[in-house]
Amino acid sequence: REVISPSNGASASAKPSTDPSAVQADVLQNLEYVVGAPSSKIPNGLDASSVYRGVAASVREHLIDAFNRTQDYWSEKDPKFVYYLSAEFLMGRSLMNAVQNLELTDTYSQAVKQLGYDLETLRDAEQNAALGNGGLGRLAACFIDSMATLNLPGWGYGIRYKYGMFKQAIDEKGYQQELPDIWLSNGNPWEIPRPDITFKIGFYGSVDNFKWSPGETVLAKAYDNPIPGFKTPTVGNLRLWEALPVAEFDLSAFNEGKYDKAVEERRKAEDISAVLYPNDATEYGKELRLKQQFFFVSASLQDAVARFKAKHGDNWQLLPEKAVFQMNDTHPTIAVAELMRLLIDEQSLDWDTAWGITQKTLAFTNHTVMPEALEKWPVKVLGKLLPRHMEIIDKIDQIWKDSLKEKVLAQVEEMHKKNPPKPKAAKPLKKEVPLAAKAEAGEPAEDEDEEEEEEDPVEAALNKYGIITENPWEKGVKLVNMAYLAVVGSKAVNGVAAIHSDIIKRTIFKDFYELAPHKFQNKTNGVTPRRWLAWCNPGLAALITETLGTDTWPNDLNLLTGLRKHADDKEFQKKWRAIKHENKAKLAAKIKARTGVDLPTDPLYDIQIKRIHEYKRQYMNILSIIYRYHQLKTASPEERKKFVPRVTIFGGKAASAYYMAKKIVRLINRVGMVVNNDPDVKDLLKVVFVPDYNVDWAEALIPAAELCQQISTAGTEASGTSNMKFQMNGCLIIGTMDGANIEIAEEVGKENLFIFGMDESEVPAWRESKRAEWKDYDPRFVKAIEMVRDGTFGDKEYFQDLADSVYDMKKGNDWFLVAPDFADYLRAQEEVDKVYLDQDEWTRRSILYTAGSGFFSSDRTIKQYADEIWDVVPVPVPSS
Ligand code: GL7
Repeated sequence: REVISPSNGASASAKPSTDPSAVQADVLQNLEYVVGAPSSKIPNGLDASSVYRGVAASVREHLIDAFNRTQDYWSEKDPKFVYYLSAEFLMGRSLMNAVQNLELTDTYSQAVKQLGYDLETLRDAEQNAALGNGGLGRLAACFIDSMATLNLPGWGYGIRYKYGMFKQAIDEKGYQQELPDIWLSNGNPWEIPRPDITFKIGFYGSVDNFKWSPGETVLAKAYDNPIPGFKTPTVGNLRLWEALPVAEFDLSAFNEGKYDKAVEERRKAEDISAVLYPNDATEYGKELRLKQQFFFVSASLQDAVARFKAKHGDNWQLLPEKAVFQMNDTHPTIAVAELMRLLIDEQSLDWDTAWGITQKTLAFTNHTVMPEALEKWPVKVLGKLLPRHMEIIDKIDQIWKDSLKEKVLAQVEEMHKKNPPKPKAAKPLKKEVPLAAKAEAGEPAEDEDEEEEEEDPVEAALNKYGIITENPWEKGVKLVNMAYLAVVGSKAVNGVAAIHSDIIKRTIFKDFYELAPHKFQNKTNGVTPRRWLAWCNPGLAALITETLGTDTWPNDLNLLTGLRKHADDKEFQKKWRAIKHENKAKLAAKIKARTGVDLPTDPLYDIQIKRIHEYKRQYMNILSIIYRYHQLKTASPEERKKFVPRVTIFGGKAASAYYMAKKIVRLINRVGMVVNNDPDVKDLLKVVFVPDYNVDWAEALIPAAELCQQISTAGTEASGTSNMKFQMNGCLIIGTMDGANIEIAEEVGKENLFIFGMDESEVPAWRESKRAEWKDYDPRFVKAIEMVRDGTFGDKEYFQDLADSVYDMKKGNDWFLVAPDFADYLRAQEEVDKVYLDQDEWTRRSILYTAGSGFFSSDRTIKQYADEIWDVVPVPVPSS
């Protein structure tokens, strides 16, 4: 791999000092001049939030210094850049990550200590940047961390939402409440507003002879967020866009007393970047969402194209050698049409040239096979909002289908040879995986007139490849399949774990895979070992450094294999356990402070944290706990002594409109209320739901976890990334052969995980045939369901349909196999208890997990993207 090496020509100004007393003076100065604190109150009369802002302003100087050096250097060297387009970046807090990555933790700790504060208290004063829903958004955050660490020229591009992921509160009855996340209320010291970097973004209007006259225009204003690498002077960039009106204010309307009208344009524009859609793996299909998507994609492409043009003029053939745009899921895939529009309409390229360039410049990652998350926009909606883009998509679709005609014709002839045609053509493909909710609403209407229609077999065969297709649920309504648009418009398409990349080739993209197998790749996800091991688990990090005799492992995570030889060492095991215990105690204190629940620290800490979803099966977990509770209640005092005490912790948000998920949240909370207050149970079982699960909670929960639940129905979780974070922190997994669990099992040894349940290959058969006659309920499952129904946890009526959804095949269809997997799940749970009694064996496995986690560093993932898709090479910035 070529590495572009530093030249001597880089100029530099003086760096901010890293001497603790100079840093202290700098913090004081920032408290006075940035925060505006009166000198009479500095340093001891201030609240933590103010001090935090002063410290952040000081750290920001270091960031900006290195940021400017990096960006200047890259601009001068003009290497190929990767632009990571993502509607979500779930960054979490920045202070500790910044000082750690800049290796200034001791310096700042000392400096603030001398001022009478401690860094940990200040850390908690920071608001969370929750501009993402879950795994997909956090993955984007890990990726830009790795890009900076690996010195890869690249930026993230996204939306600066005014309100991030909603805050979740649990009321006294156990219901989820959603509150707005006003994360910018104290300002955001980590961003650099760029009032000079704006682009106009058009919507609506009309097209006349290929010329688009938008009916509405807003401005996109840039905010840069420096992203520090670790052990490198490179600081990358996350550029987020805010939507603003073109005209600030309608003064004449104001003067006429029309105050609402005076600010109407502002409000309409600001709505675009106002809220993150709080849906995880489901799609609401709202016009505003498409508006958001186009808004950030257009701004980002215009920005990158303008930079290219400033350097290379009209040499557009060079664009694919200078830029690659990675589309993170379907959300940014309107980029295919927008890049075409920019090249054709704004830069006067002909269609073929523009198409050739587009196909070499874009790449696409798929993150889910949930059909409801694969965005499909009604032609009517897209055509109204983006009429020129609709025209372009139409033409792409036409040309694409034309290019396939010969092939399809041959296929049809071949088929006819084998199977002489029946009088009627095949019906259009049915939706493969009906959503539980949609299935309840009935299968798509079989059109009775259909029998009458003569369908051209070639047309029908071509239709399956169509970017524009008919909605199977609504006759006559045409949809743009954004994933197909992305596949056709990209040079590479990847899934996010081996099994998932394989599944997409067999299912949702089967036909496309057969046509262009070379496009399809796998890039197994990873997570940054800095935030998710080194910074969140300092105790374990110190032990690892001491044991390996080097502190370079966070940037070279395969070094962790060196822990393997200590796995059986009893002394080492003891140290390992002591750290886990300390983390459990810290977590228990945090939970006590937030929820009032007292937790013992000796039991097994069993944790499931992720968005609440039927496919992730938090429901199955709580049913198993209900059964455990039943066992405890009916056990004799002697039998009770044999129980392995457990603390089970849940965390996660339910999408606001997801009916069943909200019921699951309530059930978990109700079970907790009953179990935690039952004097028979004492410390043998605790059930806690941590409210408002987010990145910070994860940073406290993961280091303390001993067992994590990765129990999705096989074939549904594309990868999972918390599984990797838990693994790094020595937490054992109970899970299915799904997503990245499979690769974790390969690294750690399958026998060291608690694997249960059906395989992906067995699931379809169960759904299609066995489900209908399924009677084989395990009596323990029946008991648990009964307890949900009979009011043991209150709210009898409320929980009936939740019980039905997995039990009564007429009312629910148990699409995610809670009933058939339950018995094997309990078997695996028993195995967990058994192994936990043997603490040496448990610890041995725990060590092996961490030792085998090197593969799951996002550095590895990003290196693969860079080598195998992006063709981007490291450009290390000279340290001045
Ligand atoms: C997700 C997948 O569900 C998850 O399994 C995967 O780890 C993540 C990152 O690739 O992407 N897809 C998706 O739509 N969301 C995810 O978290 C919201």
